[in-house]
Amino acid sequence: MSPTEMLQVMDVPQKSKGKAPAGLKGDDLKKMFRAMFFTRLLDQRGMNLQRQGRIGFYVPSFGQEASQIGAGYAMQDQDILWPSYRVISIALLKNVDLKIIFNQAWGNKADICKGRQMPNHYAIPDIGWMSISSPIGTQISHAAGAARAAQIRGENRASWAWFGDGGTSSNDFHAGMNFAAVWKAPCIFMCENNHWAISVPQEMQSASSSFAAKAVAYGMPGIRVDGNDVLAVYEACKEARERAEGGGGPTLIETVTFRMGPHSSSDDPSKYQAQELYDSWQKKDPIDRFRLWLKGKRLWTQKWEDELKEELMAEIAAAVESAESTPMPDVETLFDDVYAEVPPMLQEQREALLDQIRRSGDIEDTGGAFPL
Ligand SMILES: Cc1ncc(C[n+]2csc(CCOP(=O)(O)OP(=O)(O)O)c2C)c(N)n1
Repeated sequence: MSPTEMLQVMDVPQKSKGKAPAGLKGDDLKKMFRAMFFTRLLDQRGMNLQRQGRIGFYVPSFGQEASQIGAGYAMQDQDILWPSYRVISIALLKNVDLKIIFNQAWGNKADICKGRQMPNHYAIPDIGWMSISSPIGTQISHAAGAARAAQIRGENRASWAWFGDGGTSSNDFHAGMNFAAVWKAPCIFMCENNHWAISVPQEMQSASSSFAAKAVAYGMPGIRVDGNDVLAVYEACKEARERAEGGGGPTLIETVTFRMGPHSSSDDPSKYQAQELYDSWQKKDPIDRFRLWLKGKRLWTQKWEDELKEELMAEIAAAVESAESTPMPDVETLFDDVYAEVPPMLQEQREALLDQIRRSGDIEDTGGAFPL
């Protein structure tokens, strides 16, 4: 296939034809649906929490669930993830404890990042998920380097980098793609083309015939896939994973999808996006499409989805409650982790700060958090 054609498995839209890729059983397909559905519920709750003023910021991935879960299902446990801020779905697929996610959103005492990261910039070491960096594209060159390191060590580990259409305009896209291709490093570059980089439309981002076409110049395969077709994404990613393992080097995969919501809780797409465009993509909602496909294969019933919803909502509610009731980090931890031993100058500042808080009497009220 040329990198301007588009790979599809499910018929578009709203039909239940098409065969599941080899190796996927009924249980696998249901697990994929579960993770996509879970992501949608989590995103709705995350946005509501932000609107209620309970968390400061949230990044949803409405409409991109298939593009992410298709890839997640092709990953192996030992692989290394270099996510963007928009792929929490993969953590859900990998059964990550939701408390990790919400502790980070609140930046509380139990947060792995000790409340120092921007919300939605998770680190999940248990599943090889590297801390998300905000500058667009930096994870692309990190992924290429980690892939090369795994190759030198002779490990069967692939590196997966996630970024958007806008990310292809970053310096790191060039550096990472070029480096990985020269070394034939086991790296999979996932470009989620959701058509927008905040308010910048895809056509203002690149004059290429497709984003996958950019792979040709670097000397690696470029695959363009229907990003709202979870089975097609899985098929493309499985092939790329096999290529990485077999020494065939990196692959660039462009998933053609649409951001069916704001860039983040700070964005209002109605300021720059036509309603008709949104409406046209809503007809291709990846969850609706997959639900219909599963129904056609007798793998989905309304009862199953209702029960699933109840179970997942309860899980979300419990994690929210736990994170919200966990105290903020102790203020003195602010001085930790930069130096192996806190230098005298910082020790002095720490003492001065604690002294001031003690004198203001607020330290008891805030559970140790700095009174804002
Ligand atoms: C180097 C850099 N420039 C600008 C920004 C501000 N910024 C944050 S997200 C974003 C858009 C990214 O779009 P894209 O890569 O398409 O990913 P998407 O958000 O659509 O998933 C921009 C410009 C940034 N974080 N880093």
